[in-house]
Amino acid sequence: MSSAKNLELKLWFSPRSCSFVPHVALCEAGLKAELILAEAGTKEFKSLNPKGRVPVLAIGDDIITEMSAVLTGISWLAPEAHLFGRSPLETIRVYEWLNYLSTTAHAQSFASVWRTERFTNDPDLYPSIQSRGVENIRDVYALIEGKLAESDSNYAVGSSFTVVDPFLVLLYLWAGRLSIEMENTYPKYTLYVNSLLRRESVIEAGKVHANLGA
Ligand SMILES: N[C@@H](CCC(=O)N[C@@H](CS)C(=O)NCC(=O)O)C(=O)O
Repeated sequence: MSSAKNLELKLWFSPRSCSFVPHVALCEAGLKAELILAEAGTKEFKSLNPKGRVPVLAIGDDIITEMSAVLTGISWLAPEAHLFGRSPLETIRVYEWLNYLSTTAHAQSFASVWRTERFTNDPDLYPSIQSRGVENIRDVYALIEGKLAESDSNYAVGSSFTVVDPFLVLLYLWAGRLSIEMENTYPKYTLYVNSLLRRESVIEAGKVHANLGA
C-alpha cells in the first residue's frame, strides 16, 4: 500500500450499525469512498469477510476488517487529520478507548442484549442474559461519563477530534433503542454528544446511518 493515497476506497456498511464510525472518519479526513450496503448474512459478503460483519474497508485490493484496523487504515491515509491523536500518548489513549469500546462495550454488553443467541443455546436464558447485558451497558455509560468529566475538553482524547468521538456518539445513540435515560443520568456525556452532533462529518455520515437510536 505504498502509494495508497491514489487507491480506490470502499466501505461496506449497514445502516444504524458501528460502520457509522469509519464513515465519520472518512468524512472527517475528506476521503472519498464508495459506500456499499452490506448484506451481512450472504455468501458474497462472507467471501469478503468470513466473519460476516461490518465495517469492511477496501484500500485498493486490500480488504480490512475489525473496527480498530479499519480506523487505523483511514487515519494512515490522512495523517493530516490526526484521527489518532497528536502525540504518541494520545495515540495510546485512542487505542485504549477503541479496545474497550469494541470489546467490553460492543461485543460483550450490546451484543448480549441484541445478539443473545451468541451467548447461549438455551432461549430460556435470554431474559436473564439480556437484563445483565443492560446493566453492563449502564456500567459502560457510567465509565464514559466519568472519563469525560475528568477534563474540560470537548473531545475524548486530547483537545481535538479523534476516531474515539464518533464511536462514543454511536454508543450514546444506541441507548435510544434500549430506552435508557441519558440526559439526567449522564449529563457530561450528553453535552459532549450534543456538541459532536453539530459537526459536519457526523451530520454527513448520520444521513446514511439514519435513526441510529431507533
Ligand atoms: N469485531 C468487529 C465487530 C463488528 C460487528 O459486530 N458489526 C456488527 C454491526 S454493529 C455486524 O456486522 N453485525 C452483523 C451481524 O451480527 O450479523 C469489529 O469490531 O469490527
